[in-house]
Amino acid sequence: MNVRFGVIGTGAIGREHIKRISQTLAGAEVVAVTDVNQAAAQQAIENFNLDANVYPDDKALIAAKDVDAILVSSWGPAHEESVLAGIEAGKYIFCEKPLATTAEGARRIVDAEMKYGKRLVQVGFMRRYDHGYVKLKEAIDANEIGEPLMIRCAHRNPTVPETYSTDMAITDTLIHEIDVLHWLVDDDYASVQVMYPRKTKHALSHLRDPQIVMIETKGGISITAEIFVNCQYGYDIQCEVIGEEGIVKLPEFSNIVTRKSGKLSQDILMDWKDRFLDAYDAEIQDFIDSIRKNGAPQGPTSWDGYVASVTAAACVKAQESGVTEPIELDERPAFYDEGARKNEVSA
Ligand code: NAI
Ligand code: ISE
Repeated sequence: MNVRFGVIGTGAIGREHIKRISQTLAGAEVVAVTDVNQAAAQQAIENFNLDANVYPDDKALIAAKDVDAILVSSWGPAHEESVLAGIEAGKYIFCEKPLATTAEGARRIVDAEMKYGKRLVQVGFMRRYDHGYVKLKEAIDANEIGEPLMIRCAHRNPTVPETYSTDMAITDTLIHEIDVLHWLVDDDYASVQVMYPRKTKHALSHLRDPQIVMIETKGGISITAEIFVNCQYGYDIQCEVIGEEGIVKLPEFSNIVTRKSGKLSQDILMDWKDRFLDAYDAEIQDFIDSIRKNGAPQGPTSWDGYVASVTAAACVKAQESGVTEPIELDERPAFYDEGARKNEVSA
């Protein structure tokens, strides 16, 4: 039977996900939508020709009997309330990042899910499904470059809206690196320091841009991550892992190479929506398939969302203090062990 989705938040990524569930992916349909802007919810139904109902708010949508799974794509500060209500109702939940905007909020979700007694939540950390990152992980796990010593990465957006603030470089943007890097090297974060290079003239007065975030893992790996959200030239994601025996690096996003007028050139993407298209498809298809097969999602967990929120909070503290700040996590509950995840059975 199809997994029947209710979508909370029909903004930019909510519409992208509605489109992929209803037009591209297998085994699911969208039967319900809601948005604080009700006209936007209605518009989504019309644009994608959905046989779906519009609900006045998240609570009404979650209570709907024909909704098996909720997809939370509202603004970050609204996520925690919807996810907690979803868990209480025993619905499956795909939540866009961040799981919650505070470490305490993410921990409340972890505790609620454990109390419910079964995995329900998957967080939208789609990079774990990106072909390039998957290949990096396979190479590292196969010991092809020996022990990883350093990671260098960059997260560049061409521009950001006026509402984008200095802390959002961490909570909205770096959060993807925060998630994918500890997964890549299977290590925990220990401390973080943030530096501000010379500011670009393209950033508004309230925004520090670019920023350099330096994270140390418990195993001693040094991570240097550049965030530059007014880089002008394109959407550019770079990641290089330097090991004892060699180096692995993310491939350039595949695009045709043009030879013309004495130049060799290749287009660069301008929008995050295009860069991770396949990964967005894969993460939600995996959510659907694992629910249908095992009765529980198997992708990034609430615990991963908690790790990201704690780390982001330490990074923001380091932005403000200018000194090295510790990253202190609670001990991971056995509920979130790999083995426990794989042994989920149908409800
Ligand atoms: P957006 O502003 O385009 O859309 C958010 C929508 O949620 C709006 O239509 C708003 O009216 C609605 N909304 C806000 N609070 C609500 C509530 N309590 N109940 C129902 N609807 C509510 O924002 P965008 O870019 O779509 O981002 C949404 C979420 O997705 C954010 O958490 C963002 O961080 C995440 N995101 C993830 C990306 C990824 O690469 N995984 C990329 C872009 C966004
Ligand atoms: C946006 O919310 C995303 O999640 C994109 O992946 C990221 O590149 C961008 O910086 C964020 O604003």
